[in-house]
Amino acid sequence: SAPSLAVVGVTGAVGQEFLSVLSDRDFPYRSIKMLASKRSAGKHVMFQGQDYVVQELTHDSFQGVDIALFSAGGSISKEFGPIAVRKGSIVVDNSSAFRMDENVPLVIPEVNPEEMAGIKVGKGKGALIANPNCSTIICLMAATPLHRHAKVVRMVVSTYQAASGAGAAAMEELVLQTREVLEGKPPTCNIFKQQYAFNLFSHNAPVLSNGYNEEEMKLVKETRKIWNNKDVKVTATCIRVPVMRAHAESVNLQFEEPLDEETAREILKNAPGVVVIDDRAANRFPTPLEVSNKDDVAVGRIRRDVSQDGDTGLDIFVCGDQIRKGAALNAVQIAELLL
Ligand code: 11C
Repeated sequence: SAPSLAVVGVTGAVGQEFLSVLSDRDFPYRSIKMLASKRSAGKHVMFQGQDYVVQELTHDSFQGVDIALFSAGGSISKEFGPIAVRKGSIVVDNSSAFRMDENVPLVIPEVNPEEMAGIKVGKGKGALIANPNCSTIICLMAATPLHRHAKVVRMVVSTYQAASGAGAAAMEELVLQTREVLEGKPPTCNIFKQQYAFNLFSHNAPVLSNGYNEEEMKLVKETRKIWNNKDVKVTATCIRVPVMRAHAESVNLQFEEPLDEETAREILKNAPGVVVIDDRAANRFPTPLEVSNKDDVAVGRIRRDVSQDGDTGLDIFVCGDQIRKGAALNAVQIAELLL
């Protein structure tokens, strides 16, 4: 029979997107529990034309739940993820809490579905599966098909990240600040502590002792884990830009084997979940706006890196919806593999 579901963090931006993606993909279910913190308990959410009351997340929430989709922050996942697993639920966790745990598969369904082989609903066994960080998912959706062909030895990523990565409150603050600045008022800076509208700044994640911020090191470490290759060299610079919900990334790739531009374009055109927008004559390339609310990641600016010998280097520009493929869609695709 169809699985019983729970959505943890259902009132958040990703939680709400879980519901739209489940609905869009006609995900089978026999029941669904809407869970959130005490603060949000009692609120109402709509799902497939039905009204649900949000329940407070407690240690008893997971009785009889087959699949639990979590997006309520790392500390909630750390506390409640293992409880759900003990109750027999398979947890798909969108937080960073378990991503680097060697016993937890870190999965992009188009890239490494084999990592979760054997984890299935109906076996009576709980498990944890981690959803990678949004910037990693969007980058690897484009880089992996090329990597499979010519093996990436080094990758340099520069991101242009949307407000949605910092949650619904950051999206609201961007709108508010834009209005305030246009009206000549001082911008309200609650989320980022600096002006965001008409500006950009280094990603707000904490800066580590090596000078990289946590967001950048996620790209480094998660790529190595997902590609199961601890030798791949990755470096990143992550920037927050005043865009609502889709990330853009400039990705420079260095390959072991030659890969010419035309072959790369063909590979990307045939890659699942990827569309190519690469019209040089019209200067038309991917934008965050046109991938917003879309499932596919868009790739363009596909060109030989003139700083590298022969055909061993490529530059590409990638855009993907942060809330959808960067979070909710990827998690629901993982859940589909569990059935
Ligand atoms: C951002 N990637 O765009 C972040 C948000 O590890 O899941 C999500 C952080 C994470 O700001």
